[in-house]
Amino acid sequence: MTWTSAADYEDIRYELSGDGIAKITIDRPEVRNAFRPETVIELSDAFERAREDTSVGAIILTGEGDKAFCSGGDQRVRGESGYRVGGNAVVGRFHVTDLHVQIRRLPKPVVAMVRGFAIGGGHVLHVICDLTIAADNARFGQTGPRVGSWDGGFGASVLRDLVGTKKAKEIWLLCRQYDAAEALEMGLVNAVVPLAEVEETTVRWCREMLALSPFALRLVKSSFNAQEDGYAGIQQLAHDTNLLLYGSDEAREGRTAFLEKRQPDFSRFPRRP
Ligand code: 2NE
Repeated sequence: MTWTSAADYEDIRYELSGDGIAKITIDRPEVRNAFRPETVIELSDAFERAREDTSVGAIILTGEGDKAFCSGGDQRVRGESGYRVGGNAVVGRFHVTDLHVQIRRLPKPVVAMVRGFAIGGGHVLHVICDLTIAADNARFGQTGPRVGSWDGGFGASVLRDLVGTKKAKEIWLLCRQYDAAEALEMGLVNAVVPLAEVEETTVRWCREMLALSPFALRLVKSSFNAQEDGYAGIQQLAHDTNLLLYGSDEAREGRTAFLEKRQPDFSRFPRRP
């Protein structure tokens, strides 16, 4: 598979397949692809780039190398009140909060391609992605309580949706690691394949989706969010369907009548049963 670099970043790579797939790679293998604030800021920029690029229909999120997808927040820049930009800001924060929402709101499928460890905040990242393809060397787990942290957001709620309440509590309360076969068994991932085949498989799954209706895929994703995210999810699904309404003659009549300063005439539009 040949990828073409399409933007310059320090902590990540942004590459295009040329046939509709964007690949975003966390490129910090020396720390098992842990993310610092700058990494998250770049990831956010790359996801926005992929969203705005109308030639992109599916996005792969992965980590550099075979050892890790991502090991979560970089503990070396974790300060007294959050993660510090440049490692030295007085007031820290959780940049990753907004990234989670962004990935879920992104109206294109995001596929986690996991080689090696998906641990801590890195595990939450794959949970948030729409699909996960795991290499057979993948290992999954939360470490929060071991390092004085936790994620009660999507890292708990969506995880519970995936594996059930008892299992989700086990994952968080015991901080164990699970291998790829166990992850498949509990519904945490979609497929497990040999390490050497993980990219080929992930690309194949993406291409299958690229052959489908992009707007239908968008609505599928926002329909799941509508149930899981309450008012915010319903708002997203509603605005997506409003985009469809805008494309209709019926909605155009309303807009055109306003601009022409006349009463709209909706009489030719059926009142559908
Ligand atoms: C990932 C894991 C299991 C890998 O183990 P192993 O044995 O393959 O590698 P090793 O030797 O532990 O790590 C290699 C190098 O990467 C650094 C290590 O310190 C080590 O550095 P050197 O000794 O070579 O200098 N490294 C690994 N993970 C790092 C990290 N997250 N931050 C900074 N440096 C890291 C093993 O390394 C591991 O368990 N890592 C820690 C996982 C972890 O606890 N992550 C943070 C969870 S909290 C979180 O992510 C979070 C949250 O809970 C809420 C909001 C936002 C974030």
